[in-house]
Amino acid sequence: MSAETSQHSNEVDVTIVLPVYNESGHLEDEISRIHKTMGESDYSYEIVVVDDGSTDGSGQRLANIDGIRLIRFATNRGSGSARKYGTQSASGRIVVWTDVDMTYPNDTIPDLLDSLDGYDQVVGARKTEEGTVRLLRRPAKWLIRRLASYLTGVRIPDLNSGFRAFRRDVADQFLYLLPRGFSCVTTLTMAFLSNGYSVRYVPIDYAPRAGESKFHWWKDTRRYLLQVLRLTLMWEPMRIFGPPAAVLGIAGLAKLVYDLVDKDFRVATNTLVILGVSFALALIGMVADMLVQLNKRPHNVMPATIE
Ligand SMILES: Nc1nc2c(ncn2[C@@H]2O[C@H](COP(=O)(O)OP(=O)(O)O)[C@@H](O)[C@H]2O)c(=O)[nH]1
Ligand SMILES: [Mg+2]
Repeated sequence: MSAETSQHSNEVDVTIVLPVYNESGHLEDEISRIHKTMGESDYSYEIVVVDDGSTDGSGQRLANIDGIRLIRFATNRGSGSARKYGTQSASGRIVVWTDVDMTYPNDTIPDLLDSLDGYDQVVGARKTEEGTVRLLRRPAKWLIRRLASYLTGVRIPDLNSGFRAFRRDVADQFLYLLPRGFSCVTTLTMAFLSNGYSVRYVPIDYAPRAGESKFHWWKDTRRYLLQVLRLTLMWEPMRIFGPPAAVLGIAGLAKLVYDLVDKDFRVATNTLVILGVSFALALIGMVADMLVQLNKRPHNVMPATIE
């Protein structure tokens, strides 16, 4: 038999990627409940845990846990980076992302996997908003979610859920896009949707967190918004430049007609400014669109089919 050197040899059905940063209080509980539910299911699986520089002893504790594959980095980069490298090293045909903080219903991963059938990705949409600074988080998240829905043209009930399963071969095409921080989950959803892959949402419960959240409401929300805008610029720039160009164009033309009819052909400076800005925005949008077309990467993996 020839030596199989690919990192994807010995495929299992599912790789569960667990990013860990200072979760020592409940690590064992979370991992054992995943082993229990997966062991009782028909899926073959592996658990990949990625710890980058935990300072609370999580790394040492992980080293003593059997039945996981552990990847440890000496320095901290973020949960996105951890998920990316975990996924890159996965041997499963399907990859599951979840948190290690007792919030997501990890005992229902087999159900999540069942509902992936016929789709490229399935995301657990939380029915309630938990977490810190809820009053501020809620409107901010709503706004960003609406923006992302508009930009991808698909209704997105939960844009930053950390509980999801997806096809590894599809995701492999987009791993290079994943940012280091929290917005990696948003990025994966938008990458699938913007490139013609299907994402299904199933409602899930969300429990109170064990230990402390690493999400910084201001710093991470800002990055999150920026990432949604960035991805749109990368794939659908006209959705950003088009509407203001159209609105200003219509307003400028109306004003021009008014000037011509009512002001004896004396066209006001502001009319010209409005029309000029509209024209410039349209041009920038078109150039951006051309750059997108010229730089298209091949996405050859066929979307999921119904069996
Ligand atoms: N490896 C690694 N994991 C992280 C890092 N930051 C967060 N995580 C893990 O990513 C998951 C999600 O983080 P969490 O604090 O729960 O964010 P929240 O769900 O948005 O409140 C948890 O399992 C964390 O332990 C990090 O910098 N490195
Ligand atoms: Mg969490």
